[in-house]
Amino acid sequence: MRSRTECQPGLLAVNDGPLGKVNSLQPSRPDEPLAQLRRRYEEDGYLFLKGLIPHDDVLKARHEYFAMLQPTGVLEEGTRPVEGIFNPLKSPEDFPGIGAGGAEDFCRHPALTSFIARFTGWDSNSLGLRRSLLRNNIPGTKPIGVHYDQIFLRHGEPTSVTAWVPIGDIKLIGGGLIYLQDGDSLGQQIENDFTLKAKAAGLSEQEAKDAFNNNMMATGLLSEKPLAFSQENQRAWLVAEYEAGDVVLHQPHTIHASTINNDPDRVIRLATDLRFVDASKPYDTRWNKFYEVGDGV
Ligand SMILES: O=C(O)CCC(=O)C(=O)O
Ligand SMILES: [Fe+2]
Repeated sequence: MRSRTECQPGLLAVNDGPLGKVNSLQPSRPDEPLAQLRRRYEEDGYLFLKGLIPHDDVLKARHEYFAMLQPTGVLEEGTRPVEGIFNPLKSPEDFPGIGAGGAEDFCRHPALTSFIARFTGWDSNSLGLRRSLLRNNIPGTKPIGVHYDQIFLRHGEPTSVTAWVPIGDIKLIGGGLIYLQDGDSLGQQIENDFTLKAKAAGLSEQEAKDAFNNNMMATGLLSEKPLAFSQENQRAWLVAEYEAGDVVLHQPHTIHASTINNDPDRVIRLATDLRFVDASKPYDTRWNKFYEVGDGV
């Protein structure tokens, strides 16, 4: 079902090894002036909002998800579903890493949707796309590699906002998302360089877009090796410990990846990533369907 990686409990690591020098993701408070928050989002490519969603509502969603999965035996005997402790007697390969549904109400939580509507200024045109994924990263499974989201939302303008929502606390070594320092400008540069080259080779705008996809790794990733990628580009990864209720917003070209879940308590990392668009403008409508396995998007 999914590939395994080396699990080294206690270590902050990515697919190609332990992370050396890292910097911290800078937190913001949702009640800071909007102009300030917007400036930060523009400059940094991300906005790390502490405590945007009420803690208890997040834990309720976590409980419901794991209570639903409990009959599969994924949870350690005698632990509570909300804890999400992986059963040491099971093999991670036996469980799919992503799933859809089960948390639809949670994904439309008014604390999140109303903040996005105000933050973007899209107000009633702010639309949360239906395609949402729940990603449960069992300790020692392979996390997603280096990418930016516009690669997957290519049929629309690069104006969407991604909200990455941890569903539960995630320790620093527990498999959270990491962001490349100044990764938004690098992502734009990678995209522009490629488009220029494609046009110079005589491709139309549309052909250039398609060629870009073909040129990516088959997975749509920039790299499977976050450590090597940061060294090559001389930019540090920004890391954080996440608490239930935190949300990170990021730009379409912001470069990010996930770390290996090395939680020594075998806590399963659960998170969802949601996309918001201005429905009054063209957007990638493929994403407004509910996710189906193998739907090709
Ligand atoms: O949750 C993950 O591991 C990946 C999330 C992601 O890539 C995103 O939110 O855009
Ligand atoms: Fe992403």
